Amino acid sequence: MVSKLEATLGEVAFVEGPNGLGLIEVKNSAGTATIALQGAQLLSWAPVGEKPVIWLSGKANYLKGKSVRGGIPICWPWFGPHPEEPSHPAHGFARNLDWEVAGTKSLTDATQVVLRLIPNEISWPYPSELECRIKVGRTLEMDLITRNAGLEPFTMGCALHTYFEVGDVRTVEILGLEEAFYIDKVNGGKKRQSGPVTVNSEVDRIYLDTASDCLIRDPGYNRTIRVEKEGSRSTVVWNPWMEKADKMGDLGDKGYLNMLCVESCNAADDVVTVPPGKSHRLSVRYSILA
Ligand code: TA6
Repeated sequence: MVSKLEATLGEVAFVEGPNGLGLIEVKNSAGTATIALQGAQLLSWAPVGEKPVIWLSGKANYLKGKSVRGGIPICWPWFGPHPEEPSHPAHGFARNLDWEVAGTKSLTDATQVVLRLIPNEISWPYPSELECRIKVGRTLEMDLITRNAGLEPFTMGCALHTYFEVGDVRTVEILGLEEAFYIDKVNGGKKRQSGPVTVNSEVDRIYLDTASDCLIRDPGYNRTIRVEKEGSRSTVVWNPWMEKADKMGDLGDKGYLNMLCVESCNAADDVVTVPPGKSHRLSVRYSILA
């Protein structure tokens, strides 16, 4: 009888990645994943027998203090540029810091990895505790739990900035955001979505006040990815398209055709106020529809 620890150890390996980045390799009978200690950033996930569901750039830089292009960067405690201080890192600092592994656990049909961060940044004067729970199996589940450990309320933005791998983004449809209002960061203004979201140029939209699940219909890979979310009132859809991708330099040639960000967030008008001593949980579950 394999002990729980051995079972977990059999499923979890701690390895050194490029430039000495600490990585957690997860492998079980249902799927595989790689998680970077830096930013608690999931870099890859593939259910057994499936193409990768999470996209990771082949030209990614693995640099200390900077999130890797692709995977699921955690944006916290703000989304996008800092509201007042442009010198603060975009999408907050949580994705740039090393998290600690709080534990790993072998579950019936998955492996759970829990990481924690107690931030101590001058840009965020609020005592907080962050926990990220990741369950790797035939589905991928992530919980981002923010606890207000201080004596006053704080207001935060957060996101699981998920890069999905698709066969050809030009043929993909995103269902679930029909009729939602969105901030159009490419063309400006606030608009209302009509029909499925499609991508044939740069798209950078914050869909507001939507708790809807989304379906990413990908004829290129002949599959549909389901995105279920809780504790999130915004969904961001982003593809940099050709010119911006070239300028970014870490998406690879034509990488933009095989990636699409559908991000479960609380951003813009949907930021969240956490009272002292209370917690907020942002949860997502990714699955491939049969
Ligand atoms: O979520 C979309 C977005 O806010 C885009 O505007 C773009 O900046 C993207 O995030 C990537 O940001 P990053 O800082 O990871 O390069």
